[in-house]
Amino acid sequence: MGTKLSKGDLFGWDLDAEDFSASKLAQIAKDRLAEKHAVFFRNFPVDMGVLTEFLSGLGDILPNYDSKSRGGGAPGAINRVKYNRPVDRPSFVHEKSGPLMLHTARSWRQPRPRFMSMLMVDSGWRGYNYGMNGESAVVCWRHALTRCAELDPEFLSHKLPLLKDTPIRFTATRVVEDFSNLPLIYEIDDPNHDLDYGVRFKQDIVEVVQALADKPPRFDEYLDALKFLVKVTNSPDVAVSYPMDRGDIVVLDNNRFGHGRLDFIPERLTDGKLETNPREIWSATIQ
Ligand SMILES: O=C(O)CCC(=O)C(=O)O
Ligand SMILES: [Fe+2]
Repeated sequence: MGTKLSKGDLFGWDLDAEDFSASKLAQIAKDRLAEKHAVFFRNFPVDMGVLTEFLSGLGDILPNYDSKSRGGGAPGAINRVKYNRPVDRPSFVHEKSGPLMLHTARSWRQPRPRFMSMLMVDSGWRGYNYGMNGESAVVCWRHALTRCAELDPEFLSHKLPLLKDTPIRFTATRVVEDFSNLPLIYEIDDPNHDLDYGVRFKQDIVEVVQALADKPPRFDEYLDALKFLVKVTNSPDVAVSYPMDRGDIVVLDNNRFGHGRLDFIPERLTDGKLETNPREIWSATIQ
């Protein structure tokens, strides 16, 4: 591939939500999604009602992670991702600090959700070294698979078939949903390229597969192939990262794109007082 990819390569030129009436936004997004399988707007209203209506125009919003637990959080189906200091219970993933490896929304679920969306509500603390400001990361799986094929002459003949032909089943503890038996790399309905596949990854997919009770056949080779794909996916060669400002929103084809984030500082002392990072994202998964 040669040159490093930028946000514009993935999303096209930036769209400004202020250029359109709220009722038009879903149609604009659908047009972009049909063309690019991803869409990015600046200046989207930070408002649960507007966001819910916009996302409902793209499909059904799946219930949020907290709906099956006592965790509290955002009302309705929108998931509130914000650092929460662990005090008397372990933190949920959406409350933790630290980077998130590139992953898929509801990676365990069948049927596969079509889209995932993230709206930056508060970009949190900035001005730290790159990679410490909670920058967002996105990968197009086709790019990752293409790069794997460039780096490893055995990828297409050996590693890809293993990942694409081995059914895998993993679960999630805080949801009641049907679990997928699809391979981690699977065929999609409307491929437009040799390597246009869907991928479903949890952010710790290697550990998830290692912990499976039913190990896939040829487990060592399988794990080797998986580790290679995870490494390439999270390398700056193919993962595109960028800071999001308040009001930036992305909608991704959840088969073709993975999402994650770089690290951020969760807490700091200012004049002897402990402050927590206000970084906050509203995210949702759409069927
Ligand atoms: O904190 C982030 O930027 C990513 C959050 C995320 O992965 C999600 O909401 O699904
Ligand atoms: Fe996520």
